[in-house]
Amino acid sequence: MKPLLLFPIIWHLAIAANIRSIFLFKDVMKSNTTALKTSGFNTLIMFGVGILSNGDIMYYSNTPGSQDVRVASGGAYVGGETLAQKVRSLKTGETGVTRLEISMNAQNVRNLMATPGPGPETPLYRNFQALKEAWTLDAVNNDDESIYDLNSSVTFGRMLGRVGYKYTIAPYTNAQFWLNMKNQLNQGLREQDWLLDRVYLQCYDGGANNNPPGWQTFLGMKVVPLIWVINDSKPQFGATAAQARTRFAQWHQQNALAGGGYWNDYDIEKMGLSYRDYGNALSTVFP
Ligand SMILES: *[C@@H]1O[C@H](CO)[C@@H](O)[C@H](O)[C@H]1NC(C)=O
Ligand SMILES: *[C@@H]1O[C@H](CO)[C@@H](O)[C@H](O)[C@H]1NC(C)=O
Ligand SMILES: CC(=O)N[C@H]1CO[C@H](CO)[C@@H](O)[C@@H]1O
Repeated sequence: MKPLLLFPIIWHLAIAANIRSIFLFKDVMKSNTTALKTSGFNTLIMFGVGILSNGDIMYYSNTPGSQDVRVASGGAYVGGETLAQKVRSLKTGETGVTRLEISMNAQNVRNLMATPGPGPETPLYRNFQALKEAWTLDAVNNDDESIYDLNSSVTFGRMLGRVGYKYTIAPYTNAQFWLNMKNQLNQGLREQDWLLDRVYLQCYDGGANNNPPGWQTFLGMKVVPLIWVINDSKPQFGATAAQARTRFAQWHQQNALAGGGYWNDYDIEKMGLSYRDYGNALSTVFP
């Protein structure tokens, strides 16, 4: 009988793997993707995706000299093969990355969920389907910091689930909203099947006072605290790799976390910091 038990145990360990993440603020065509793939991160979250009122999907540039790119329209991927190859390369070849997400705000979600709705024939549904395939995406991250419309967010999350995405959130405040969302999206699902399966908690800037163990208790699920790397925009929220490691370790000791992560790669490169050092801080605390 014993061998029969092995499979569920291994599987449980696999789903419980520690998360070592970083948000990609810099245009992936310009960032050092080799370093991003080989510094210990297993999750990359591409920042700056949004949807237009007609359901088209944009990849917004946050990098000097780069332009916004329309990546899906009319149910097709239209972002160009060079970009698609670059994004796909994040999970192929020599890489530690096993999960790729896109991060977006909630602009136009409410209107599009009302009309034409979340059906599989809608432009928005088909655009997300096309983008998922072109970029080999695993999840969509909701970084809503202003709209907080529960009903349309849940409808949208379920739509993405039917496309085949997992859904994640990146709160800095409004914990009750996110709890409601988690409860609705995961209702009736076993933990290993949760649709809303990750919480990246901002612990800098507006979220500087967030306590990850407290959020875990409140939400009833593990979280991944995010720390901002050294930055010349708001230096008071910047942390060296050593400082980040200390903070991750302290929280983790209070109440075991799902992992850790950083905001963001652009600043690592701009400030001449070391991907390796920040990656090692995560690998040490979350092996
Ligand atoms: C990118 O990162 C790799 C690995 O860390 C490094 O060897 C290389 O010099 C970097 N490239 C640039 C252009 O900085
Ligand atoms: C919730 O959203 C769905 C889809 O957009 C809509 O049909 C329904 O009327 C909404 N319910 C409320 C209470 O707003
Ligand atoms: C992610 C982010 O906001 N980075 C900022 C860090 O500081 C520089 C300089 O002020 C800005 O250009 C970046 O946008």
